[in-house]
Amino acid sequence: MRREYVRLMSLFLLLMLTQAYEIAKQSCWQASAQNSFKVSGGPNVDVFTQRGGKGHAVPSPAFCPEQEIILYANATYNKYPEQNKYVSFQIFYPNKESFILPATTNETGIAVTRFRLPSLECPDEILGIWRLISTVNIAGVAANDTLEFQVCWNPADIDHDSDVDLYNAVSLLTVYGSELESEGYNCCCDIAEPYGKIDLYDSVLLLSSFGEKLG
Ligand SMILES: [Ca+2]
Ligand SMILES: [Ca+2]
Repeated sequence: MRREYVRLMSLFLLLMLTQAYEIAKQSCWQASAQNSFKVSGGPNVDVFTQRGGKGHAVPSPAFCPEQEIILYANATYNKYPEQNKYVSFQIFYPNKESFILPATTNETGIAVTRFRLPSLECPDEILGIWRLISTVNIAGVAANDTLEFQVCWNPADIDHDSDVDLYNAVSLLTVYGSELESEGYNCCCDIAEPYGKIDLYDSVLLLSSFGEKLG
């Protein structure tokens, strides 16, 4: 009886150790994957908003008319922050017209600027995909990063067909539980705080707008 107990305990411990090893291996892999982005050498800039978009050409979750957008550009050279660098944020409306916002990097290499989206008076001008290119000259080289974000009348209208219906609910449910950098994460479904994960708050926001239509 005692021998059986010891055998069971040994098996249990072995399973625990195997699992711990797998978790540690996974964390190391994730850390090295994250670092592989951070350690890219030479001149580098990453533009993102207060809602997301970290990484090169990574989109940000959507915004609505009249909301304020805070733009960040992280400028580095061989991983080290580039201070006092002029950064240009060129922002393109869905109709391709553009304007430029300038900013300068601080001691941590980050430049910040902000602007407020117009109201919904002219929907054709502001609803759709906005694009942005951030450029900074580091060591004589123009480094840049791009970012896209949707401007929607209602963030729950995930497919942008002017109503919040079952298709939007299904889209959200298929990626429910996903997080930034995990497989299946879709920033268009990340419609509520906390941004970077698709959870109950996103579902509640969608359900609270269910059935609404534009106009
Ligand atoms: Ca980015
Ligand atoms: Ca969210």
